[in-house]
Amino acid sequence: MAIEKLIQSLPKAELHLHIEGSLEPALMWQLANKHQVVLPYQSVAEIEAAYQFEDLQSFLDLYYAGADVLRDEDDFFQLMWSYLNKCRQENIVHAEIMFDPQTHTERGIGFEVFMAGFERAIAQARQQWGMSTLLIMSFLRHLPEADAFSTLEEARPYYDQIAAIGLDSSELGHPPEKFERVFARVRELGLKVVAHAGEEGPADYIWQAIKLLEVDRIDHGVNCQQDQKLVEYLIQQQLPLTVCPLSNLKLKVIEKMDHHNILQLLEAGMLVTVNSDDPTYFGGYLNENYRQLHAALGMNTAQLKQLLINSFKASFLPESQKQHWI
Ligand code: ES4
Ligand code: ZN
Repeated sequence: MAIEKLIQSLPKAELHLHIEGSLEPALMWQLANKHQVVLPYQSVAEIEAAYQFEDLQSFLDLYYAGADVLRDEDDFFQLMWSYLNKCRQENIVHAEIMFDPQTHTERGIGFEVFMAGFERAIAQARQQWGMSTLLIMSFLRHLPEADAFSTLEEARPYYDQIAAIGLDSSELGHPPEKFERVFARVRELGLKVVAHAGEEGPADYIWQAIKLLEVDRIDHGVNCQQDQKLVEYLIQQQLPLTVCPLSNLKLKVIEKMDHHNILQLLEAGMLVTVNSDDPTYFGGYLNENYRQLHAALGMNTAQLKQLLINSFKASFLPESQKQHWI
């Protein structure tokens, strides 16, 4: 079978997806009209045309502005429902979905609003087609650690709906060590830990995430090759990386897709996975990431199958459920 067909038809897990980064321009436009939010765009086409980024920060500025149209429970339901339907179309059978509570609580929108919308969509997808999901709550690292502590406290009624806690937003200048204390508390609560590291930041930030936060996975991590000892450690420990090729291209972490190092890392024996990050902003959902790895890097069928196995292996599913898909 041609590789394009395998990409579409084989079951996949997605482990690095920001739900706010799956907001389609059409839904953004519709919700802006619903809530009378004034956007700096005159049409859906203008929103799409604005998605040109120079780096992570120029993207984040637009991403937080876009999230401002999300106001009530039904908005968060629609956001989650749209992404879960994409999963169905793309044969993503399991998704570990990040959300940024501080993007909403800072605007006066509480946990009871977004969690209710997310949960309604997740339950409906589970009932209708057996969709499997886990939620990852992420702290915004440009804000102080004290805000992360209060967010963790606000989330208390929802701990049984949260599988892991992550760390995202502006990486440079906000190293993992800034959040060492709050992640110690997260681990005491028995939650898994992930952190964005080595996206724009140096290999040392990946070491900090490992040694100080004791992460179960690294989000991105593509800068690990700056440090050969780190590469060896990641291989030896089989600590997963959730790599996002289209994201790296759009945020100019790499100049061209054929410069991406994901297949080098895979061939070196690292537990790397493919993910879409913020698909509506970066020009493609998960399958488009796999297609571009084939087109630009010549990813072959054996590599594709290994990446798909890795997507389940690196997930937070219980071992018995992982084995079902591998
Ligand atoms: C993000 Cl690509 C990326 N990096 C860091 N934080 C983020 N939040 C949403 N997308
Ligand atoms: Zn991300």
